[in-house]
Amino acid sequence: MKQNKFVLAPLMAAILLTGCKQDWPELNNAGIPPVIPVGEQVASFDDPMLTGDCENATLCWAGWNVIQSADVDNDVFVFGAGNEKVMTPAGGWVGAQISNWDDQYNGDSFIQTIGQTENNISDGLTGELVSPPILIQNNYIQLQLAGGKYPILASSGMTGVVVELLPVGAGSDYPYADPAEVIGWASGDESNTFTWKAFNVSQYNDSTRYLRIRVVDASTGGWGQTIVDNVYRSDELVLEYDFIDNSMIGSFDLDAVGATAQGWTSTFTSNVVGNEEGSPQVIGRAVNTCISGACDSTTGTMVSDPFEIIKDNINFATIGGAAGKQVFVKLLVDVDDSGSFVEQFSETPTTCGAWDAPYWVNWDVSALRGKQAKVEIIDNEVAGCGFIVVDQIHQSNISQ
Ligand SMILES: [Ca+2]
Ligand SMILES: [Ca+2]
Ligand SMILES: [Ca+2]
Repeated sequence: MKQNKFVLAPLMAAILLTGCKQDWPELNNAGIPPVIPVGEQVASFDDPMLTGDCENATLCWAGWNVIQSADVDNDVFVFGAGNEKVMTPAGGWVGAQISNWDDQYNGDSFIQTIGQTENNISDGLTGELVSPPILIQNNYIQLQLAGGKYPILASSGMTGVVVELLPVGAGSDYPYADPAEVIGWASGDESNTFTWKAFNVSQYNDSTRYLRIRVVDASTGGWGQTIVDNVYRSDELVLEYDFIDNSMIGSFDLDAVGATAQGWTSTFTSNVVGNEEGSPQVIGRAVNTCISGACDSTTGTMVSDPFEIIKDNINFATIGGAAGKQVFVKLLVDVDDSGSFVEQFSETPTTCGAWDAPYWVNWDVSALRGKQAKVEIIDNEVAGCGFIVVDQIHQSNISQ
């Protein structure tokens, strides 16, 4: 979803407050909203290989560490590549060649995951780069992103960026012990044009919580590449951006393995939260009623605390079940504000296989905005395919 925002008043106010010292490049026309965010640049990826808190990393940039890679020696994350195509020793030409590169904003470098070593010039490299903890003291995290279009949960492997909320009380030391809660994700659009991605973190903006950013390339196919520059935290949005605005109902990522989750009540007696039976490709921890030795016979219900519907969609990932099986995810809504919650949506997954990739379900709840609601996860099935996996239940103005 493209959105435009014109921010003349804050722009002028900022100019008045800061005199000649502006937080963004000088514009030819002061009436034009900024093309980079007003705020603090968290990462430029310029001046490659800066020293920082780079622990146990062959490659890092000021504390951004390659923490997982098939082969770090292959320079999965290329720092300091500028915007030039680079001739490799093998004779090929590789490089991102961003179409809307601007030296004024992008400096001399960015990061990319396009193969650029002697014997490996391809999208085949995979890896993951994680930022140091970033204190949330603004409403938005904004960054420039290009590359492959692979949504999170893609069975072929994701490329893109994931924003994770660290547990309450987590300080600024690196590394953090997992888990963290995935609260936002974005990918490119099979394009070498940078797009601004704006992650709304305002609901966590109390200057005590931290987040981290993962730059992920888990795809070896065409457009299996991620390209990132200019990470900002700010309170003003850029001129044009994609808005990632998730309000989590149940990620289960920060919950201990057990029968229930924080903010939910449960009648399950088995450890359905964080149960990894079948290793479904969920995000962090999930609800999974396929208990080892009792994959179908486990039954129970989990109900979320009431929440207000504040966005147009409720999305979640699920697998399990089969047609006619008594496993459900339901949305119950207090439609007439009477305190009585009535079913509005119900989904029974039909994949059965516990090893399948989850798929996204989208409920359009725009007509129910402002109402109180609960999500219910039900397993009343003891016969074959009688289990359900549910994850990343969230409100968003974007359908998955
Ligand atoms: Ca840069
Ligand atoms: Ca999860
Ligand atoms: Ca069951």
